[in-house]
Parts: sequence; structure tokens; C-alpha cells
Amino acid sequence: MSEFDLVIRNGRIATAADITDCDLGIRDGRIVAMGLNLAPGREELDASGLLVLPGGVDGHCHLDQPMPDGLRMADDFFTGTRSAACGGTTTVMPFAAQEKGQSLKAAVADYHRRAEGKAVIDYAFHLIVSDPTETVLKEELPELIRQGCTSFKIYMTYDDLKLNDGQILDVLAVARAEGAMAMIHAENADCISWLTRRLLDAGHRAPRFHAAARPMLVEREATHRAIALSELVDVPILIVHVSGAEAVEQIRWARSHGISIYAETCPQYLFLTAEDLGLDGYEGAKCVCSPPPRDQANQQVIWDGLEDGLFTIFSSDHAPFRYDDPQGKKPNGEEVAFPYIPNGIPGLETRLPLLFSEGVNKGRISLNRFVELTATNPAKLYGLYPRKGSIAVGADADIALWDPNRQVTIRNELLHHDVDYTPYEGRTVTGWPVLTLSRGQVVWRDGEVLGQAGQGCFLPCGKPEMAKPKVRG
Ligand code: DUC
Ligand code: ZN
Ligand code: ZN
Repeated sequence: MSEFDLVIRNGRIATAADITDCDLGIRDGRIVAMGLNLAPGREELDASGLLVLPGGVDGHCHLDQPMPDGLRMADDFFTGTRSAACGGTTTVMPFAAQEKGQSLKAAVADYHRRAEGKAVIDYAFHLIVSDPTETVLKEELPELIRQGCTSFKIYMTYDDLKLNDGQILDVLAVARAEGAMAMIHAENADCISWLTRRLLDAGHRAPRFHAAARPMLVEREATHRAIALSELVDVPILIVHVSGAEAVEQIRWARSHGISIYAETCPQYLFLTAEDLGLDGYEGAKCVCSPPPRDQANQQVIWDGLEDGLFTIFSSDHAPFRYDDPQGKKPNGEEVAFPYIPNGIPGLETRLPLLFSEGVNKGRISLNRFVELTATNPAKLYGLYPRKGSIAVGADADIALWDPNRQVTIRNELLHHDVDYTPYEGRTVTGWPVLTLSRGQVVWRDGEVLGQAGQGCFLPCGKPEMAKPKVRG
């Protein structure tokens, strides 16, 4: 009987810290040995010429999230996790979203039902807290945190989700008391509504006015306010989907004052600009997301932050709506005015190849930093480390073998989500995962999906070390 179910030989293994040429031995879904000339496995994989990387952890995506009447997310836990696996990701973290008036526990129970039997790779849940009642704050949140939902998102915008500053302070106080990670969507809601009304009154309806209604200033102000609220409660927060220079400046300022602020950015802020929202046609609806993509100068600031350590994680914010669909970007079949276009773009499968190609292959970030941003740090930030996010003895065998030289021209027909477009259509990237393992099982190999619905498991998250307040004095 062989000691290993699988041995991966001759690959170059990269973690957030090291690059090592050695073999990997896998048994019962976990990495059990790293070394030279390991004994033969029941199965063998030759990784000559390939990079052996931890599977990606996508710390921010939306799958089968309940939507207001008439709208529907295009990806459920099957199509979403399938698509993620084909792009080298092995853990996803979508959101169990509380509707106002709903119990948070009921939202989580419903979300478990939506995921049940569908996922191809492992998944954990963030919470979205939209109604922080006494019961939510005192009973439900603490209980859900104990059950492994140890991170939650708070919105400063969107009428059906936003919290006021007092409510945010209440939720942050629970995060501090219970050791959970708070994620904040920072845009100033009142400024957005004021600008939106003026734009509509002037007859500006096209998708491109989405960007005009959400200028950088509204993100800068809310980012600064979120930082102040976190400082007041003395609890670290993560600012999600940072889009450009003015928000980055606020985060640098906070850190220079000793405030623990983490930061996330996403592919849309590197590879799209407000010009992708189009001129007067409706195609630009495909790139409507919030915050909106900015301009080239802001893209450079985001690259700088990825390189110099400003950003903690790089996530997709996959929020899938079909373009030509009455439940998607054309509600009721109509080309609606910009405030009514569902926000979000697909990106689970293209997140890693885009960053690998333009970041690692073009020399903007190191391979170690790539692993840190896309796998190790999200696992640490959300209490999944060291089970997920690295290659180490004892970790789950969630691994992607990358051909760093494979050229792929991104076409929607090559992708495995259930969205009818990709904003990156026609872009050629160099580097793509040729094989993905989820707990030692091959789920993607040479262009073929081998993963089955239901083989992915729910992951209860631990309380993240990174959520602990700074020790002072
Ligand atoms: N913005 C969000 O805050 N969430 C989903 C998609 C988007 O564009
Ligand atoms: Zn958001
Ligand atoms: Zn989001």
C-alpha cells in the first residue's frame, strides 16, 4: 500500500514566503509530505515546467444572493464554484445577506439551503448585516460567529442595505467583543442620491452616468469616516473594493497614525476604466459596478498599492448578472436609467489569470506577493489559515498547477460561469492554471471540469488573529 494517494513531482512550489523545488505527497485530501524523491504515490502528477501554487481563496464574491423582485444572480453555488475552480480558486466566500426586518440566523439558514449539494470547491460565508436590532447584536451575531461565520460586511450605501454611523459603531463593537472581521463598503449614500437626482433631472440616463454619480470623493469621504469609526471602537476593519488614489490616501494616512486598516482591491480597478461604461449606448451596463472603475492614473495607484503592501487582499467581487436578461442588466427587458442597472460584474474565473499575467509575468509584483494577496492573506483575514491559503504539511491539498507561459485569449465561451459576457472579452493573458485540486481531488484538468456538485464543503471559520485590536503601550 502506498503511503500517498497522490504525489506531485518536479514542480516549483510557491508560497507567500518561499519558492521551493520539491515533491508534494497527498493523503486523505491533505498535504502530508514535502521533500525530494518522495516514495511513489497511488497516482502521480508530473509538474515539470509548472508552478505549484496554493489554490486561490476568493474572499469576496456574490453567489445566489437573494435579490429584490425581478432580479436574479446568474451564478449559484454550482456554476460559481465551477467557474472559480477553472480559474485556480479553491475556496470562495460569498455573503449570507440579511434583508431589513429579517432575522440574521434565518438568512444564514436560507443560504445554507442554497449551497447544499451544489459546490464544487469549499466555501465559507460572510454575513451582511443590514438590520442590527438588539436581537441581532446581542444574540444572533455572537451565536453565528461561534458557528463559524466570523466576518461580516457593512454597507454605507444602497438603500436596502446601508447602516448609519451609529449602527456601524454598534456592529463594530460586536466585532471587537467577539473577535470578528468587519468589512466595509465605503461610499457616501447621500452624496450619491443627490448627484443621481441632479443627473436624472438633466436627462442623463446612460450607464456612463453611474460613474458620474459615484465620483472618487464619495468613496474618499466614506473611507475616512469608516476609518474614524474603526478608530473610535478600536477594532481593525477591512475596506473592500478600493478603487483609486483618494481612498488609498486615506488608508495610508490611517496606517501612518497607527490605525489597523486592511484593504482589498479587485480586477475591475486594474483592468477597466470609466470609459468602459461607454458613451450613449447601453453596452456599458456590463461594467456597472460600485465603486465604479476610474481612470488610468488611478489604475497605477492600485498597482502601486498591490506592489508596496498597501493592499491586504485581491478579490473578484464577482456579482453576476446576465446582460441580455430581464432579470439581469435589462430589468423587465428594458434599457433602464443608470440607477436601476444591477451593480456588479463577473470575475471569479479571470481574477487570478489577470493578476498573474499583468502582475507577475510583467514584473509588477513577485510570485510570492501574488500568492499572499490571492490566497494566504484572505485565508488569514477570515480565519481559514493554515488549513487554506498555503502549501504546507497539514494543510488541505487545495492546489493549482499553473502553466506560466500558456497564452489564453479570454472569451466568454471559454468561461464556466452562467453569465452571458465577460468584461475582459478579447484580452490575452499569459499564464493559466492547467489543473486544480480541491482537497486532493482533481476538479479541473486540461480544459475539462472534473469536479462534481456537492463535493465542496462548508468551512466554519475561526476567529481571525488579524481582527484583534492592536496592543498599545
Ligand atoms: N458592488 C457591491 O458592493 N457589491 C456587488 C457588486 C457591486 O458592484
Ligand atoms: Zn460592496
Ligand atoms: Zn461585493
